[in-house]
Amino acid sequence: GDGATVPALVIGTGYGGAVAALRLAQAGTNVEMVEMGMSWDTPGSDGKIFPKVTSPDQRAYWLRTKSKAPVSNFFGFPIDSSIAKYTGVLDAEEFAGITVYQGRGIGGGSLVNGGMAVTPKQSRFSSILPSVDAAEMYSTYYPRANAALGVGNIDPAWFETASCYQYARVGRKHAARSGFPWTFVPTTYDWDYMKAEQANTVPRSALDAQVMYGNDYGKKSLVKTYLASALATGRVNVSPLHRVTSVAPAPAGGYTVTMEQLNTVGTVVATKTVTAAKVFFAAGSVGTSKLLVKLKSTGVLPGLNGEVGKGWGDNGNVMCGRANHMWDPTGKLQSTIPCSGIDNWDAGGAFAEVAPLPTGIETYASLYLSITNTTRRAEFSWNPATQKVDLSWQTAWKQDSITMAKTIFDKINSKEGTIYRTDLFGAYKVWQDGLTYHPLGGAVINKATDNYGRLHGYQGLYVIDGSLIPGNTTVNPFVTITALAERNIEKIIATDL
Ligand code: FAE
Repeated sequence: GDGATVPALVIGTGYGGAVAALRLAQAGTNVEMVEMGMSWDTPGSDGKIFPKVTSPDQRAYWLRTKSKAPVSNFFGFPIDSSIAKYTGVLDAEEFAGITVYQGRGIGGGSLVNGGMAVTPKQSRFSSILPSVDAAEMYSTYYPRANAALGVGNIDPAWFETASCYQYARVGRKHAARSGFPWTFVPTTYDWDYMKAEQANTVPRSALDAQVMYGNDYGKKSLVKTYLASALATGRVNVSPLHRVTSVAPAPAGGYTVTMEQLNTVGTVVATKTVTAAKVFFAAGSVGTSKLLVKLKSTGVLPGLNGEVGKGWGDNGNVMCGRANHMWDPTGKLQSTIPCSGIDNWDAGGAFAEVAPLPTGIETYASLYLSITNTTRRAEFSWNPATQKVDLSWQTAWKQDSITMAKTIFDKINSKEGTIYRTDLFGAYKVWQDGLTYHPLGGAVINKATDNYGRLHGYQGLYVIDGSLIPGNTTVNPFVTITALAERNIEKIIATDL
């Protein structure tokens, strides 16, 4: 509560925050977690906690009055609709050159993500985190993270028969005919539940168009894994609808953390302070970077070094759709959880997930989210005129990613005699080049922090989320964020407590 003193405070309840809270609590430390979003535990009048991607309502978006869907158009027509302003689960945060999608609520990105739980190839790890011992990551911390996240593989025999993965089988066929390596990817979805959804013996979630505005049943979000274990220790308290605005050195040692309590339309209803001996920044790449850049630039934490705010990347995200022939339907029932990808990283710099388009009707479309090896990096900076943090990303930089994604899809189109869809992201627009789901960097490890996430300049301040990773993970990022957090918190507990 207001005015309290706590040994450890964690800002944010996504992957990094959940790992920190669990491991600190297991080591005997009481942990206060502060989360700006809601606790998603109560069904609405429709009996569901979350809306479908096909019918967003107020629960879908963080404080917007109109939806902002990544697939914004259908047959060229805009599909976004008016919604009531509410502290919804998905934030489409707009910077000058890019919209950054992020989860809001207890569980962070695990509430809204596609559950693709991919460990990068070890041969590529040194390009991701050059200062981190790869052997240790692959022998200890990736396995630890995968086990605690409940990562599992699809039953390959069932995959061949399930109508909800026809789109993925079409994706595999096209990849194979063009000579590209195709691979299953593990996920955090409960695969037995998925089978039961297909058999229609349980309430559907992945098979009922639930994903980026939340999933009611089968996905093992952090609420069911790390956060459940953390709460079970009895040493962790979580405060939802509290947004941290400042972390300042306290006169008697430790840090004064200031937070605003919000109501569900985003109005500040109270301001509180807590004193914490140790503060863990786990507000996500954007949230942590914005806080640190503001605190450094406004003289609250002037001793942070010049690396703060730098090294930000979009994981090379770019989306496209292909129009299949009428004899190649992708299916009207599509699981929202992708289970496969096309790996052309070494040859062309792109790893493409075969994504669903869960409209409920046959679209003859194949949708792909590519992760690409772009070297573009942006910087966060404080804007005194607007009193906000800007990001220097430019939309034109996505051309590098498009070029890499085209190494896959130009070839498939020419082999199949097909074309790109031009109606999904605006009229006559082939590429969705205006967004990322995978913000990374802004407080890069071994630069803004030491090699374990301790912020330079201030003892007791740590970064433990995606902002440590310099812009790219070669695959979907949350397993790497989790594994790095496991590595760093183990060291911090052993040496700093
Ligand atoms: P994150 O999970 O974003 O948690 C940060 C938390 O801090 C959030 O709950 C915020 O609300 C909270 N917060 C922020 N600022 C404040 C503040 N000032 N005060 C209090 N709380 C604050 O961070 N990744 C994959 O690996 N596989 C996928 O299939 C996948 N699909 C995705 C689909 C979508 C639609 C989206 C948006 C993301 C997807 N991701 C996926 C990305 C993944 O969810 C993301 O990398 C991680 O969630 C980032 O983890 P962090 O711990 O860095």
